[in-house]
Amino acid sequence: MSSVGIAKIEEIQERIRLCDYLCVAQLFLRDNFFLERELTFDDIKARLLGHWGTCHGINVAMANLKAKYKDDENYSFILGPGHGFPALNANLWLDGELAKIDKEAEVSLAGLKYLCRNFSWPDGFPSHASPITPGVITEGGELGYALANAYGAALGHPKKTIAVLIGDGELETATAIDSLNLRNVLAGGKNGTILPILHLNGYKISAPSIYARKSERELNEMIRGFGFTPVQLEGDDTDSFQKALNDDVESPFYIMKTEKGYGGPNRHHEAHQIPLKNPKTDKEELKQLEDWLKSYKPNELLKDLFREESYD
Ligand SMILES: Cc1ncc(C[n+]2csc(CCOP(=O)(O)OP(=O)(O)O)c2C)c(N)n1
Repeated sequence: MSSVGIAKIEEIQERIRLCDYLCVAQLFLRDNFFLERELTFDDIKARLLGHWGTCHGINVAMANLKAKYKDDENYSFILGPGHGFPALNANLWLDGELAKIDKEAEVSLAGLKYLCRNFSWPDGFPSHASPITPGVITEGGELGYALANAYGAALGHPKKTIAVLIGDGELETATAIDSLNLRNVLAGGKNGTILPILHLNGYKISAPSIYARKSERELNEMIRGFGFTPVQLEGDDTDSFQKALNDDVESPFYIMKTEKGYGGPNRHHEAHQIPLKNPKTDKEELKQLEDWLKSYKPNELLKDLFREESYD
């Protein structure tokens, strides 16, 4: 029996599936967003620009955390690898945050088309988190600051809980690894609670990350050395993910394992950016893309979400 109830587990998994679908649609599609007809070369964007590999893990983390903290106004989430922007954009759209800055990005079928068509598009949404993204205060493309920013945001706010997703490549930066020492200076008392989550998808761009090369024991010992309690999260086991989030652990440091590119046609080192290079000209790749999109059963998800609307 699940600790949070089967209905809630299903809700979390549906949200992940929908956000994964929205990531692929944003990256590839300029039309036919609901797959009402066979995909054609014309439906594919002329220039494919963005990152897929990390998106599933971001969606997993955001959906699980949202389920636990949705009623907590003192909860915030910080995303380290901002190149996983299709996932951030999908979540912001679904929560109605994008509509607050751009009415056309409303939570409706029309808004969904707008989201996907305008991702990584001239005068549309960017391909990476940028200052027009709600909640983003700076732009740089430089990995490493997420954990330090989380401690900064919690400074002097004891009620705050700040979850921060750190890429395993990101944790190789001097800034990120040294930010673990902030626990000694800023934990407890007058400051908020930090929930660091290492996104162990195994790869930094296309080579295995240093942390993926360590054994579980070696990684746990490193984390313990910084004063945290390591907690393993299997990204695709929602039930145990929720249980782990609900366990009372002193100074947790979550290690979330996912497979880079999970759900797509290529995994691991081939999945970091665009996993299908030529779906606009290659029939086989177009078919692979169509199968990939259909694997999320978008019509089922969208019918649940927008019962009264028609696809026209
Ligand atoms: C300081 C810095 N060094 C290098 C890069 C180039 N870079 C962009 S993405 C990336 C890999 C990031 O790996 P990870 O944090 O594990 O992200 P994910 O695998 O989840 O995409 C690198 C090295 C950068 N953006 N910033």
